[in-house]
Amino acid sequence: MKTMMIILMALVCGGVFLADPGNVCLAGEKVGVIVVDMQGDFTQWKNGSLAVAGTDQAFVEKVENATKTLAQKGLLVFGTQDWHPANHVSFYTNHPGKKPFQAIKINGKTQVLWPPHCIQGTQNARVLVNNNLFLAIVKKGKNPKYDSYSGFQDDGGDRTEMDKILKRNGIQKVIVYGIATDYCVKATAVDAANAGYKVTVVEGLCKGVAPKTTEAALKEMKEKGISVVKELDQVTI
Ligand code: VGL
Ligand code: ZN
Repeated sequence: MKTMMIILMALVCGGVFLADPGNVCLAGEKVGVIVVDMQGDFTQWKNGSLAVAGTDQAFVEKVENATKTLAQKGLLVFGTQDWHPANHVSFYTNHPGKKPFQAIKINGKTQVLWPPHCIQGTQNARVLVNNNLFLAIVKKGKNPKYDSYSGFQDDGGDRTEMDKILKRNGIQKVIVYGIATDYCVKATAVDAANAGYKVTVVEGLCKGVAPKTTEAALKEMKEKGISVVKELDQVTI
């Protein structure tokens, strides 16, 4: 029976199921993982400047262990990394008289103003999950003029390498989790769905900036056809 299953998998996956550990493919789809913005500045563990509630060391370890498990199963793991210049438009300090977490309009678009965070090359811009687990970590938010919650593109419409890299690796379905549910996880998951990937978000491996926006984000993702599951063991790949 087991041999039969393996032969069947090999057939639906084009014969690569056993040969290449980078091709975990069930029901004919190749699955990748996108770990979003697991960086010091978003965590309480590292006293981050934009620390999200619930991001203690135990949470980061939970995310790291889940990522290790998925990598060991042969899934390809990708990451995103918020990577801002010091003069970034999203920092309240670059808008005299404005306060952190205040929303303003810039060119007709709502911009939430954040404490300076994830400044290129600073300690707390590091990705906390073991960097060796990633096939690639895509940096975003490098343009001082535009924010970039999504790992796929910034608010100015400039695309990152994410879609190209996923396509290069034949990925058709992605498992997405990280920080923050209501901003970068949501934007990355929605853009992945819009780009044609099947998307699963693991809620228990995410933390949100605020309860209201987090609930709204989970609802919006579900409405857009994204599968939201509580924990990794509920993911069917
Ligand atoms: C994020 C706010 C500002 C995030 C990034 O990773 O969700 N949030 N920059
Ligand atoms: Zn940012």
